Amino acid sequence: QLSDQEWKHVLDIWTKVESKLPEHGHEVIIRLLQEHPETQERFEKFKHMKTADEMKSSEKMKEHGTNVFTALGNILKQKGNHAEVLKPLAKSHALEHKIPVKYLEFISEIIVKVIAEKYPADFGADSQAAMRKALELFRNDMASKYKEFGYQD
Ligand code: HE6
Repeated sequence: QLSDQEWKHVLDIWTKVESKLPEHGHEVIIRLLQEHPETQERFEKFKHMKTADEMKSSEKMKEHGTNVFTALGNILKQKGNHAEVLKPLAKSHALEHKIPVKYLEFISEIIVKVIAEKYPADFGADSQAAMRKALELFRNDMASKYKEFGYQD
C-alpha cells in the first residue's frame, strides 16, 4: 500500500495528465504497440495497422487511449480501495482480451516514461517512485483477480 504522501504525488501528477488526457492516452497506446508488437495482435480493431503514422492519425486509437486513461484515472483516484472498479476490467482483460500481467507491466513502464517526458518539472524521483508503486499495486490486484477468474497467463 501507499502512504498518503505517495497518493498525493500520484494524484497531483494525474491532474496534469488530465489536462491532455486523450493525447497522452493515445501516445501511450501507440508506444505500447510499437515497442511490444505482440500486444498489437490482441487488438482486433488495430492489428491491421502497419505504421506509427497510421496509428497517430487514427481517431479510433485516440478514443481507445482516452478510454484506457479514463479507466486508469478512476482506479488511481480510489487510492488502493479499487476492488469494485477493478473487477470488470480484470474480467474483460482476463477472459475476453486475454492480456497477460506482463503486458500490464509493459504499459506501466510506458506510462511512467511518457509522463516523465511531458512533465519533467512536476514528475521528480519521488513522484515517479509513487506512480510506479501505484501501478504495481494495480497489477498485483489485477493478477489476483485473474486467478479468481481462472485465467493463468
Ligand atoms: Fe485494455 N482496456 N487496458 N489493455 N484492452 C481498457 C483499460 C485491450 C489496460 C491495459 C480496454 C490491453 C488490451 C485498460 C481493451 C479494452 C491493456 C478499457 C477501459 C477498455 C475498453 O473499455 O475498451 C489498462 C492498464 C487499462 C486501464 C493491453 C494489451 C493492455 C496492456 C481491448 C485488446 C484490448 C479491446 O477492447 O479489445
